[in-house]
Amino acid sequence: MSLYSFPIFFLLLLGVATTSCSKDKDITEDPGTIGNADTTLKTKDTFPALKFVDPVDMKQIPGDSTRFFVVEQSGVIRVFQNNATVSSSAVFLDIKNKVQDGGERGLLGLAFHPDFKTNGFFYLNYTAGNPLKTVIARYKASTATAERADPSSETVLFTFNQPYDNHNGGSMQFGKDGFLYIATGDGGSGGDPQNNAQNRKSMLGKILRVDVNGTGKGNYGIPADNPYPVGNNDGFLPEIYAYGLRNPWRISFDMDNGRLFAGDVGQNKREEIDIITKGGNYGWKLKEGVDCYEPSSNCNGQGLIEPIHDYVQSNGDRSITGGYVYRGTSIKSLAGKYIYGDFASGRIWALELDGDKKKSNAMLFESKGAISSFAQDLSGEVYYLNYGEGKIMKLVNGNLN
Ligand SMILES: [Ca+2]
Ligand SMILES: [Ca+2]
Repeated sequence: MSLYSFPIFFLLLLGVATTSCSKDKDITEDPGTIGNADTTLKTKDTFPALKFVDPVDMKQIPGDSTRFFVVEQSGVIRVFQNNATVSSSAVFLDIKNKVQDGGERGLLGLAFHPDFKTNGFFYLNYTAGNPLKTVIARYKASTATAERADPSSETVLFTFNQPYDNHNGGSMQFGKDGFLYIATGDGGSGGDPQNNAQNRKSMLGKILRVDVNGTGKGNYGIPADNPYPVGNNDGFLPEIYAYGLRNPWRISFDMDNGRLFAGDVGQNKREEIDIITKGGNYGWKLKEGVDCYEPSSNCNGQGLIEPIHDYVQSNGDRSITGGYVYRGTSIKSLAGKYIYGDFASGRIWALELDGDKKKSNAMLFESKGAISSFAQDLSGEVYYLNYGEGKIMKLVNGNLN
């Protein structure tokens, strides 16, 4: 499959059309050990009878493993029973009339409230038009087992304008602290022309953290220990948790230790994985991965947090899709490793850490299609979404499945 047969969604994300390569150096970095020692490791079509249209996220309700919810980019959430023989999915929510989709726009992220089973709240991240903006909104299901949620239950937490179509981030996850973490892109175009990622008065190019149970900002609150308190003298936005990101399309928490991972899509040279810490500056657009970006040499890296791992755009790798730390039980060789992939190449890797340092990075698979997202069930098993084929795939132990 050539790059140009991919949907336009990620062609824009790649950013190749809008910038020129500012410097070149000989890059010989090993993109990962080719070939995985675990010959029992396989991928499996988890729900053979189901097919989705442009799936971009999949979640479960906290404490309820009986169902899955798949986000379709156009503005639909579909629900189905967690059973390999399930024959159909149902529309849980349809907000296509609110969503402006196409390219990197659309309904991009879903997060269930930790107490969904009692309050029915879930949160969406989508783009809307006139003017183009990101909307962070709460919806409410009438019961914990409702088959359908009411589109008119929307309560908007906040919005922020999008200066360009691309780089809208989209991922949302609740932390163990009960706060909602929201990944935003730098606003778009190429090379962050407005320098949004380094601007702490902008919501763009950030990881935001808000208290969905609070009311200090209307329909949400600011956690007391966010880096920039409400009313700070610098005028920095109190929603900001970390900054200096380009397009952290997918973020996740390690369900075991609560560490926050982000896969940050690069400009035209490097794709990176970051471990996000409070108040951290992840470098964009001073740096793209470990390289200087602007200025193209002798950039001041003081105070910037380096990626835990980055890889060059070569061999067809062009757009990282952040994944999850494997905490399942069926694949011993993946225990505690961060599973991630590349949308353009369809490669999947396992990154092993030793404390805060990279220990190893092994390629698990090649040519697994357009990987738009990973997902994790409540027991820690890891899935990926094949965007083009609309399939939910699972990493499995071939001896057990
Ligand atoms: Ca944008
Ligand atoms: Ca960075």
